[in-house]
Amino acid sequence: MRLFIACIALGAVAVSHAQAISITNHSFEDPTLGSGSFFYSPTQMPGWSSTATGGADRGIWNTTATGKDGNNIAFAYRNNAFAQQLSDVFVANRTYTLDYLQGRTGGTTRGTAELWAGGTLTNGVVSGGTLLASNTVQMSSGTMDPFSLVYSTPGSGSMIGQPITVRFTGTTVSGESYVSFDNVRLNAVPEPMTMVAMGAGLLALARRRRARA
Ligand SMILES: [Ca+2]
Repeated sequence: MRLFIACIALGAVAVSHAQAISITNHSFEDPTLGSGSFFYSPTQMPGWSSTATGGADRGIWNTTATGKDGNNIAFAYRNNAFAQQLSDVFVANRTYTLDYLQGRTGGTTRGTAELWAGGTLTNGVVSGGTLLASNTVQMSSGTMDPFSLVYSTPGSGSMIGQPITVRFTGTTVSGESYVSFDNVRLNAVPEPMTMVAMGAGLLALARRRRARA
């Protein structure tokens, strides 16, 4: 019975330790746009650093795309990119899951999601950082579909303590069209071995309390 209760407690610890990491303007609802309107002025996309600063090569669009989150999506043409360096840093023994929606604005295209550690982010490009994981998907439907990029940090390494950057780029293939992204979310969950260690710690604490009583 006690083991059963301990298992329930361990499960509760695991669930409560799933950490949502804050991403500014994660669904591209800033700025507010009228139906069908675009934002691609020389001004940077709110909250995001991007490559193109004067043209229609990346931006935010109040589209009618099926499956979008809220009103707006972000778009990128060819190898234009947008990225955000977060205030959170990579922690050891965590599984990071980047969830996002991806679609297309017409024709064939593909887009890439990336997770970077450290470096300096300027105009959508990370310099001096380490690319930890990436996911390239070719789109065959006009809907905004869910995708995930997963990366687990080891117990030690150069990425631990480095700022997290999430980055999205358009296709690099000539002749392909715009790609769309939306509803970007990042979560961190302790690795199972970390959770077991935490559970062992809780059991030891419970035993110590019982011994004192
Ligand atoms: Ca949105």
